[in-house]
Amino acid sequence: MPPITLYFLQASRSIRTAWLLEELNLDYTVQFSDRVNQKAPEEFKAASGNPLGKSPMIRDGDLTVYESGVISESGKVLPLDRAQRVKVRQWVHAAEATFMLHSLAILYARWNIPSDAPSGTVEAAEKGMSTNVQNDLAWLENELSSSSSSSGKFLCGESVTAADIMMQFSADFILARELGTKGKEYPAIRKWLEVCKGTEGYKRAVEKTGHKL
Ligand SMILES: N[C@@H](CCC(=O)N[C@@H](CS)C(=O)NCC(=O)O)C(=O)O
Repeated sequence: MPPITLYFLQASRSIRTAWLLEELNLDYTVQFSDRVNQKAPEEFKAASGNPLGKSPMIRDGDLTVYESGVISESGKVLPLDRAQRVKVRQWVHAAEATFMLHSLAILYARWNIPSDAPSGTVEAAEKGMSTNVQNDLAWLENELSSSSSSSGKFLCGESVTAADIMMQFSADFILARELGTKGKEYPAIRKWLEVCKGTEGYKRAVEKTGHKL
C-alpha cells in the first residue's frame, strides 16, 4: 500500500492535489466520493478525518493534511529562488482567498436565495458580486498575457508550479460555471487552461480520478 491516501470528492478542488501528486511522481491511493445533492456524503466526510469534512485531504503515514493550498506548497513545484517563491505563493493564496472567495459568493447566492424571492433578486445579487470576479480575472488575464510573451507558458515560467496547480482549478471552475463572467472573454486564461490540461501530470490525474466539473 502506498503511504499516501487522497480523499477525493468528485467535481472539486481535489483535482489540484491529484495533479500535484502526479507532478511529484508520488505513489498514492484514492478514496473517492461522488456528491449527493451537491454535498459530500456524511460517511465520506467522517472517514476523511477533516474536521470540516472538506476535500481534498491527504493522509501521509500518521500525518493528515487539509487545505489544498498548504498541500500544494510541496517539493519541486515551489521554487527555491526567493522572488519566484513569493510570486508562486501569492497565486497559491489568491486561488482560494481571492478567486474562490469572490466567485463562490455568486454560486451560494444561486443556491441559497429562496425561489420565492422577488423576481430578479438572484440576477441583481450576481451582478453586484461580478465586479470582484471580473477584476480578479482581468488581473490573471494580464499576467498571463505578459508572462507568456516574456517568461514561459505557465503562470510563473517554463514549468508547472504550485501557482498553476492552485489557480487552474479556480479559473476553470469560474469559467465553467459562468460565475460573473457573462459577456466577457478571457483568451489568455483559456489558452493557459489548455496548456495545464495538456500536461502529462494533469492527464494522469484525470485518468486516475475521473475528475470532471
Ligand atoms: N479551502 C479548502 C476548501 C475545501 C472545500 O471547500 N472543498 C469542497 C469541495 S471543492 C468540499 O469538500 N465540499 C463538500 C461539502 O461541503 O459537502 C481547500 O482549498 O482545500
